[in-house]
Amino acid sequence: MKKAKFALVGLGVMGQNLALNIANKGYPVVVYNRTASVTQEFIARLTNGQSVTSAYSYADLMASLEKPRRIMLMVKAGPAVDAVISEIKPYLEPGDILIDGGNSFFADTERRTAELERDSFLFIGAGVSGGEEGALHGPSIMPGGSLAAWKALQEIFTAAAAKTQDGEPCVDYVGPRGAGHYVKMVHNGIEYAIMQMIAEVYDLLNRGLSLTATELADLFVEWNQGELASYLIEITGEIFKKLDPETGKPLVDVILDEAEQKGTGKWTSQNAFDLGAPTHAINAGVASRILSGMKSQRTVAQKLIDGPSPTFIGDREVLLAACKHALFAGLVLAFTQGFGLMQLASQEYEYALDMQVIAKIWRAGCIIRADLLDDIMQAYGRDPGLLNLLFDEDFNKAVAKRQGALRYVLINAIRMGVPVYALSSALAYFDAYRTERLPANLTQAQRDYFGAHTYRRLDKEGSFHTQW
Ligand code: NBP
Repeated sequence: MKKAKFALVGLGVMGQNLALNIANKGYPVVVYNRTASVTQEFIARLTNGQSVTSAYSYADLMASLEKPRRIMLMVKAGPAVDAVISEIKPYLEPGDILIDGGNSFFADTERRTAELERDSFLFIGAGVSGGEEGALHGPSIMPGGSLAAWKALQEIFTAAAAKTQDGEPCVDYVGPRGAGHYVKMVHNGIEYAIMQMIAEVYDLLNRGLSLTATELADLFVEWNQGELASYLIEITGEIFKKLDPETGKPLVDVILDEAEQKGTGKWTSQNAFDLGAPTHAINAGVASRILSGMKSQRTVAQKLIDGPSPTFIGDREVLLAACKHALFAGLVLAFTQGFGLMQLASQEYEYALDMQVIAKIWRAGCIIRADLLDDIMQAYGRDPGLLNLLFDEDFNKAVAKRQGALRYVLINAIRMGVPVYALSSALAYFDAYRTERLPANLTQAQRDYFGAHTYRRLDKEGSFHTQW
């Protein structure tokens, strides 16, 4: 029997759709899932001509694969990945390639790389973004790890990946060891920030201007035609259009306001603290989800704690226009912080990340895809060592032009008591970053006062302590 070119282990939504995607591109795939009934049901749903076969043991899976074997795991991130690797390992031969396509923590990928490479197996930690639709029709893929393994996977991954309008595949080698999963983690961190910013603008327009879901849908559809064009703006417009079949109300209005999370945003913030990277908007996205989860406390607090009315008093059209510009500035600042973090990580972990390549492979397929990424790609093309996106002349001008709108939106939101943590922290980052003298001199004085931590001076070298 003809051998399969690729194996997929783990038939959750992502695994099933990736298997179909790769098979549809002409590469025979063999699939395996821990629970056999899931495999049987998947195979039963296939149409004629889809070259997907099934295996019900790792021995069968290995025997049905062309060598060197290419085996992609799409199982739940965490201990499941280690469990599957240890079950497959006895069947591997030197040169075989294991790919972890789940949302694994990059430090786990570092450890697994070392463990597998000790036995001459090749390992790829690949970030995959695009949800189930993306997995089927073309995700953005961020592979990191063995360069030799990437060469052996490049053709298949290139065929399966999303393509930009100019036909470029949204996959490229990102860097060694855990680099692929690191980049995916930051992708998700930026996603948290952007989603929170969109939610804040929705809150302001919904509670402040009493815009209905239908009006919001029209607004987001319009915004998606211009500079804000992006997947998250597009789906937000679609979401506002959707009616609940049970009540006939806009579905968004009947959804419980507690945002859940799987941890990738939190990892981004935790790692940013470790590396000393200012990721204000990402942190705000994580913290805002946490606070949203305190629904029962918020319900009590609303009755006990007073604040201003969220009704907007002013020119509605001015606020609407300002929201669009504020959101764009917020998006730029979220990307600025994410790329800044990756620059630090690139040095710290010796990933040699190429920011232009990362912007390139995020342009289609992934959740944070946006027209803006074309400009980011070009900015890093003009200057690969760009210290901060805001040092690029075009981005400097783009935010400078819109900072007035961002300030106007925030002043009004604060006056109305509408929480705008992500947008305001993006602006706080911007204002702090462009300020040569921050009040950290006072912080240093306080540290020295209570803890004799010493301080440095502007006018001479050395460390100083004062008897305050
Ligand atoms: P899940 O994350 O829900 O994982 C389900 C799969 O993991 C099933 O095939 C399950 O097998 C298998 N599995 C588990 Br759970 N424990 C196992 C174990 N100990 N040994 C073997 N298999 C085990 O599926 P998913 O949503 O398709 O996501 C897969 C990966 O892709 C995850 O890491 C996820 O974070 C990532 N990801 C998901 C999305 C998305 O939109 N869903 C997007 C991007 C990345 P069973 O059938 O026997 O229980």
